[in-house]
Amino acid sequence: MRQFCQALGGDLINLSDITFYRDLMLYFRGLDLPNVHFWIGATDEEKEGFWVWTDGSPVTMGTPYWANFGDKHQQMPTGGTSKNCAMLDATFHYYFSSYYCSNSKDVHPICEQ
Ligand SMILES: [Ca+2]
Repeated sequence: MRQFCQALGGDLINLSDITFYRDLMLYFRGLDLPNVHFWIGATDEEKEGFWVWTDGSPVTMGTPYWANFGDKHQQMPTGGTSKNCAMLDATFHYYFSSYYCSNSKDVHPICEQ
């Protein structure tokens, strides 16, 4: 998914700026999107548990970035070494969610220049 953006001369989106993330959410809200998810440029593929953006800067953990889920209010990221990529999960109101790093027709990359 990263290659897709790089082929366009960009990379997967960096949402470390909370104001930018908020603006993107407001934009999504106006689109009336179907139930699709979006790849973002955060991964812990290099070192399990250490999430970084494509520029190598650390991803902030916890609220208000990562999704909560389940009866026990667990917080993403979960999945250990099997889930090393991050997406905006429609199921969780587009909060960050850890996921398998494989192409999926329901997950679309968001690129930035
Ligand atoms: Ca992981």
